[in-house]
Amino acid sequence: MTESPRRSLTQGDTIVALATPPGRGAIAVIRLSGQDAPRIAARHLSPWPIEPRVATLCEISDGYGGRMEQALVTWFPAPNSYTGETVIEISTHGGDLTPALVIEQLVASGARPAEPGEFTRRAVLNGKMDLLQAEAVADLIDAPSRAMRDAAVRQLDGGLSRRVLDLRAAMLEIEALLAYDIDFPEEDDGPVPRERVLRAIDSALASLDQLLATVPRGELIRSGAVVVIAGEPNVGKSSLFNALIGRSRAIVTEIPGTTRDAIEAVIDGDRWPLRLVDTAGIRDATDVVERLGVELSQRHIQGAHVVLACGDSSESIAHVRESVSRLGASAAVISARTKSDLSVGAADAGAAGAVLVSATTGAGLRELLARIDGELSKLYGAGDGDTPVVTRSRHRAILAAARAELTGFREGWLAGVLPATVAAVHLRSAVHSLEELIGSVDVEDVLDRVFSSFCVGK
Ligand SMILES: Nc1nc2c(ncn2[C@@H]2O[C@H](COP(=O)(O)OP(=O)(O)OP(=O)(O)O)[C@@H](O)[C@H]2O)c(=O)[nH]1
Ligand SMILES: [Mg+2]
Repeated sequence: MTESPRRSLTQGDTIVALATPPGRGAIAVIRLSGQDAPRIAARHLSPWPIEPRVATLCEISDGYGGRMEQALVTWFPAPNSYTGETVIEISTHGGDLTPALVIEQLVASGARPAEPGEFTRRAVLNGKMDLLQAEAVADLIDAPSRAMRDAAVRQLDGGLSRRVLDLRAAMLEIEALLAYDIDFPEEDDGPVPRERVLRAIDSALASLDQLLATVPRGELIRSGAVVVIAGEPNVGKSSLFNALIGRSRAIVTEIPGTTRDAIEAVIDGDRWPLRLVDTAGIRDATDVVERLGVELSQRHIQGAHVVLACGDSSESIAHVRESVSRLGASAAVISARTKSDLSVGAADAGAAGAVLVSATTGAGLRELLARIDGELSKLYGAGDGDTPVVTRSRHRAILAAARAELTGFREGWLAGVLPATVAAVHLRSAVHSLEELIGSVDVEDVLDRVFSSFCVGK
């Protein structure tokens, strides 16, 4: 792997924050980081110093001999800590009061309450992790699904960073070739075969394209695939919705036209988060509220990734499929033959490859989820486990900018119209973009934006 450009280690003022969620709990972890941490610890902890990186039971005092609490304390001397600074982690009893009182004492002795994401920000500034990994920390904490968590873990592990660093290294090599060309302009063909530069550019473009190709998948992993349950009234859409999410969320009655509004719930599919939407049954409604509901269903169908065309007979499935195709929806359509626990006629059983499902018995639900997964994988790729997935719009925008610069360079180079010096400007911009992506340049600005959404204590 190519080495990330490291910064020299700095120790900032000393910050403190609760690293665990506030409120009722067995323990609360307080984090202290910065150059003054040992001095503050010496004032409040006994014994102190303790053995580095070994959890040690300490008394915490108010600094005047008043005993406050017993806590398990771990000392990470710089630079071997999360932030790269001296870090002290104090595990107190949980609850609202105890950790707050301890933090109050540490602040009285000179620590400052940390800003959101400030610990991770320091980790980036000290070269403990790059910006892509820091974003992965936030994504990991916020991950609403296994798919998002897996992508974040891979990114935290440096998967995306390695790709970006390799790309940057490849571009630096092309730059070096160009520099050679610039230094010997009088040579007819130049000492560097143009073919060689072209090959190098094409290979860099191919790597960029491979990453950019994961953008639709990444978006789906982050936002979830919209799966709309559609069908005629009373075919069992809301019952299927409830069965899939595992609780009674949507109202079910035997009266056709029960569901009026669209109801959404997210479930963790095998490979994707699924945003299931239960909709009003499609028919020519006379009732004004129902008609609005039907229009809403139609809009949802048009925006869906997958439509479950539900029906309790092959005719009703055919009807809904027809309505979906009339709406010009681009979604994958899966037929679901509902109420399979009631008698299914021989003709119905095979209804255009429909999945037989019963909300009452739960039969066919797993198969239906597998079909949804299959359709999405067909459209968005199943992921090879090797190529990291681009899940953030910041990454997409920067990779696209780098690609545009490389393409500009390639065209000029191919036409032979660009002097090598001008071509080199495109290349420099592309390199700069990648450095911005990983956080080795323009870092303060980007950090402000990235860490504004972090939680305090991370
Ligand atoms: N036996 C059986 N009955 C079902 C099943 N699913 C739904 N039903 C019944 O069918 C009726 C309609 O169910 P809903 O889930 O409300 O149907 P819907 O498609 O949402 O209806 P609308 O919201 O009116 O469009 C209810 O009486 C349910 O109990 C099933 O799998 N088996
Ligand atoms: Mg309903």
